[in-house]
Amino acid sequence: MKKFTGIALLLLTTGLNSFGQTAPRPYGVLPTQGQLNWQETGMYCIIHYGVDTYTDKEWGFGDEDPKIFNPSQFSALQIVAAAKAGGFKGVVVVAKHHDGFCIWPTKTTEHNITKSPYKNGKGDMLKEYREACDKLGMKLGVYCSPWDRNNPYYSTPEYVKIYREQLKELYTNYGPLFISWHDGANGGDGYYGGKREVRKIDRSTYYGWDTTWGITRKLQPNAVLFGDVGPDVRWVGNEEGHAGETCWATYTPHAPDEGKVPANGYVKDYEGTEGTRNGKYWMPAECDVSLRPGWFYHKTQDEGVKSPYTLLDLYYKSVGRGAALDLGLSPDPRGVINEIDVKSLTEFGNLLKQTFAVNLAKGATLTASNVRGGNKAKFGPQFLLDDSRYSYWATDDKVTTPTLSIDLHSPKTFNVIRLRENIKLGQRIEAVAVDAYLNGKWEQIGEATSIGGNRLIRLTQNITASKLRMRVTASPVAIALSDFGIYKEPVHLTTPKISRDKKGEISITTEAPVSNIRYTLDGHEPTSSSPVYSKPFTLNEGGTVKARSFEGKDQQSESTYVSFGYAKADWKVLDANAAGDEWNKAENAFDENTRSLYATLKKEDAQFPQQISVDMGKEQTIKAFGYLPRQDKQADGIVDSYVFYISNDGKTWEKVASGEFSNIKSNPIEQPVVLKQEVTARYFKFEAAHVIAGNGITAAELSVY
Ligand code: FUL
Repeated sequence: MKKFTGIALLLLTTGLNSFGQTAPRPYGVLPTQGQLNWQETGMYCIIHYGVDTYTDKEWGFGDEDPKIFNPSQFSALQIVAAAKAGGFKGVVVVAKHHDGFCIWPTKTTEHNITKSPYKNGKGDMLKEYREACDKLGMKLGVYCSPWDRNNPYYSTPEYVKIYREQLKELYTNYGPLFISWHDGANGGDGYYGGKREVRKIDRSTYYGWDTTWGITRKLQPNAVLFGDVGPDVRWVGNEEGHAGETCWATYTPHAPDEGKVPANGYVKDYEGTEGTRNGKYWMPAECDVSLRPGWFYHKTQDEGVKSPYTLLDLYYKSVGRGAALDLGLSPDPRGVINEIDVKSLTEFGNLLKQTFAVNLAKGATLTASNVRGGNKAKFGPQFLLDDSRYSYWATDDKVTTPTLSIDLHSPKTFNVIRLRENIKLGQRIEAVAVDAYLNGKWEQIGEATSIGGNRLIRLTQNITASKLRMRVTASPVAIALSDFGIYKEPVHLTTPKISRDKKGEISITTEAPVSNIRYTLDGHEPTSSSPVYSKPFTLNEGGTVKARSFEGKDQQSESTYVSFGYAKADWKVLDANAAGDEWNKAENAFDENTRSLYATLKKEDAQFPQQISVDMGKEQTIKAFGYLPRQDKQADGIVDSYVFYISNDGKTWEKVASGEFSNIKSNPIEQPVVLKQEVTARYFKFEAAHVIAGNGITAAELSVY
């Protein structure tokens, strides 16, 4: 009998396998239903609006008078609609920020909206957001800051009870919620009911996160929990909006101190950027970044609103790497999203729509090098082109690096490739490469690692081809790929940007891919017959680079140019007035980065002149020099009166120019100074005799021509 069962089982399993009936075994840890929903949501906005909007702060101290909270035209509908116009699927409302002011009528503290003039103390913004989301078909989530700088009980067990009560109110009255967002900023000074002191907590244990999360599970079972340590969605480790180039959905968080339990605000957060291959938990990343420089609205940052193409770039670096994009929106003091922000969001939304409207691979003939059990009906590559994230092409267990051939039947132009795995079976594929058949041969056009739920490869140039090939180059197990797509961003002919890096390499880039960029080095305007830019190049002796982007035969952008002095890769500081700190070191004056600053100590009794002298490494002919003042719109340390010296031994100096930079305050561009006559020298010294404000000098870049 025993023997019989064994044989029957053997027959059964081999039979099933040979007919290709069995799905591949799941690999590693797997997502929950809530995490699958979150993955499909992909992008949402986080709304910071509270007392800080009226005090112009990023972190309120906790002593703000609720009377200042008095919007003239608050509209949750306008705010949620702005997010929707950007293509976002939901909003996370900051119900309470670190200042402790609650924008719903909570029973847990007096420091709330009922004490404000808004709707004569009868307002409830969470309710308004709920209604707006329902009306517009958007999801709602909440952020209730664990740190509370107003609450007198903060740092005692009593406060943790209050915090949990606040969550309960939010979960009970405003659901269904798709996310509960828990931030990691914690502890420190605050108002704390008038004590105005520093309060310390043990970040590892104080909040008792396990218990708190239990409340979410019970009252909002479909919501995911976000935090530095998830447990459902992890922080990516930066507030710049990008995940790692390789980004795993699995993660094992570590505490900064060996042997301790990690918690929100107490984790090696930089590890969140890439996650952990074969990590302990399914805990994909969320990339939070604000549309403006700050999370709250500040009038002075109106010019800093990210452009639609910057947002698109962040989309590729977050959503395109399997993470989510959580974009910060900051209603202005009126209580609405500012027109400038709405414009950018709407244009970004349109860009996304236009790009992903059509999968240009639809209708292609797909041929797979292997199909699981030969069962095409069940595991064939045709599933790559349907709209399901979970129907999939699978291979036999022993086939881990298959190839897919894609015959598009006619030439298609595209610049984005999309791949998705059926993550219900785990994150399996480690690396792929994509080739195009160009000019009679296969050429690799793109590659990617850690495929997962969504992987976008954005090519730097448009590709036109009718045959493609996708090769899985690394996977520990059989693959289960659900999607293959190619897309084309709308034509966006912007003027190229020309820059030189620290090593002296010149790059020419555009915000969006174009057919080609052409350039000249002889001062002539680039035309359709000028050389095509293909990779960074060096220009040791300096010169003028002019460039223009081209699309097809007739479309071309404006041209642009940059004049470079001698390459600075070998330059060294000989002597300089001391920099204020390590961020402002003298080397920043020639690192080819216009945003880094050399700045001297801001001593009250600072004396002028102040100087920086540089060893260029070898003798150079000098016709001119240039001083680029700081580019961050600040005035401190901008030099308006200078002396320029040269030397051949670094000891004896000859003054070869002096004067003033007349209009530097209103127009802080590079100030070129042509010497009366050409000189030869290895060393130069730039001396500031006077600055327009402050006590030290600042310089973004110094150049020699
Ligand atoms: C951070 C907070 O400290 C910021 O103020 C902001 O709320 C951001 C989204 O999270 O941790």
